[in-house]
Amino acid sequence: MEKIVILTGAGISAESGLGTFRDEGGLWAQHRIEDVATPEGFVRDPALVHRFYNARRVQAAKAQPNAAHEALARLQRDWPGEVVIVTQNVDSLHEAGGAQDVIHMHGTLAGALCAACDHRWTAPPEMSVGEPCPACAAATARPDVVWFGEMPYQMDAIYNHLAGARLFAAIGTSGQVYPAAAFVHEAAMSGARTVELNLDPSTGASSFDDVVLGPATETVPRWVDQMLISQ
Ligand code: BJW
Repeated sequence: MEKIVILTGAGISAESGLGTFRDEGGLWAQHRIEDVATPEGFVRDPALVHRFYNARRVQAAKAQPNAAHEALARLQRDWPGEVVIVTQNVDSLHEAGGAQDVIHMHGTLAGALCAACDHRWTAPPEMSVGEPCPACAAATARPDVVWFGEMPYQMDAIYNHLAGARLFAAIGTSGQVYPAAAFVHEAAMSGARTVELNLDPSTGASSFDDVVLGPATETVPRWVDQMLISQ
């Protein structure tokens, strides 16, 4: 049966109370990307970076999945073929909404990573500078998230899924960050139909076959209903 690949971004979690990056008043209006989302920024001022991610970890832990997360989990459950969810989000709201095997291409707030030996473990609610790695004892613990200039996770698996997709949907992402912004082209080259669901048209909206505008909690459940009726 037909495989669906879904890419999600910060917009799907906006109505759960988590800020997006590039919308008015978003995270990048309050923090410099170079300071909090690059490996160089972490080397310069690890305390600042830990404060940024500690605050977001606390906020994400309080957030609840919304109707859009739950609808995608329903699609995964009821669609007769495979539904692969690839998220750029570092929150766990897809899983909390019932989704399975979510690919977190930009990592997760729940994880800690040793910058020296790449060992991974569960992050404490508050990470601090100098925290030793449980494997090599280096004082280089960092959040397990993907910053600019770093390779996103599970890229081979994602490209394999895109090559086999019959439908690709991008939900709540501005299409400004690569490689995720190019997934629509990868999927289209493999013959997939493509659809964007977003509040406003993204940078790459003209690359999609269909564009559905509106808040994710309204558009996504409606789109899932239509998909399940039309199967
Ligand atoms: C709603 C809504 C509602 C609001 N309902 N919708 C060309 C090719 C390849 C790479 C590059 C390139 N040019 C430059 C690069 C490098 C760079 C890059 O992309 N730079 C750009 C700025 C140009 N990329 C990288 O460095 C990446 N690594 C890399 O490329 O490695 C080499 C490589 C090459 C080729 C193949 C493979 C690899 C790494 C990028 C890492 C990004 N990291 C961040 C931080 C993660 C940790 C954290 O969370 O803090 O990831 S940055 C930030 O942006 C975060 C997000 O995941 C990411 C995307 O943001 P997103 O989700 O789209 O959010 P917004 O805010 O931008 O948009 C929200 C959308 O929602 C809007 O459209 C709203 O309208 C909508 N919305 N409310 C529905 N209720």
